[in-house]
Amino acid sequence: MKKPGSDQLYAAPLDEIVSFSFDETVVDVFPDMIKRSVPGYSTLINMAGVLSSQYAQPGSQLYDLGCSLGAVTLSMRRRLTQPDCRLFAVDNSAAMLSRCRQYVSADTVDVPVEFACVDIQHVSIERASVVVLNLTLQFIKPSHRMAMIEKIYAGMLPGGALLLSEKLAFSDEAEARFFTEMHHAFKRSNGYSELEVSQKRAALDNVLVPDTREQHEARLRDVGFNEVRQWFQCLNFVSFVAVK
Ligand code: GEK
Repeated sequence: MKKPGSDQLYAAPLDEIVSFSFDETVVDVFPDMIKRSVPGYSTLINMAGVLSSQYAQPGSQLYDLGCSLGAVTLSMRRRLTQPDCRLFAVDNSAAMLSRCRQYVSADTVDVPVEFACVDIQHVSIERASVVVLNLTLQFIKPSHRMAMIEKIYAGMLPGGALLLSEKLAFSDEAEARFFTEMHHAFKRSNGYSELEVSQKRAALDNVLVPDTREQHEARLRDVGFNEVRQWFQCLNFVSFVAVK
């Protein structure tokens, strides 16, 4: 029997693997799916709040781009102490954003949150002290990623921080094999079968396209970020903080 909210989207053999999309069926199981698939996810969420509280500036704006159900938005909102800040939660999946609104309105903190159901490539970034891309840039077309990061940089205040968490690719074959195998072992240890791991992998092919650490660091420096630090890694998932 399926427990409510447990991810079994790829448990049965599928005749055809359709490309992964963030629709209603995914929204229902998303918290279970992401926790069982991304090693260190709860640390990423918790630390998004801790780190953003160190860079938030009074009277500025904070953005959660690709917010899904609003885990980062809520983590930032709960730790924000600077006055007159506004948060923006942005996602282009209507199903995700509608559930995100419900969760945020059930939360009692009174920092204002605005929601936008748009492609993050079209959102305007202004007076930003903190921008978070938590596992989102990897879904943007690789040839559009530079323009996305340039736009974020242009909309940020001096001293502001971009928090970027991503799944990594590796140019060294042995390293790539090691991390892929360990990531699959992590998923199996969380109850996913071989079939689920391989069907999900096929569904994400060409949808989630990871970059290497070197590509991320070079892109962040090329657009002008002064300080680029990798503060987290768990298997093939990393997070950077880049300061303007
Ligand atoms: C979390 N940050 O829980 N524009 C807007 N949203 C997009 C776009 C786009 N072009 N492409 C993808 N998304 C979250 C987790 S999930 C990561 C982020 C994952 C959205 C998409 O709809 C989904 O909600 C999110 O980015 C990626 O901390 O599922 O691996």
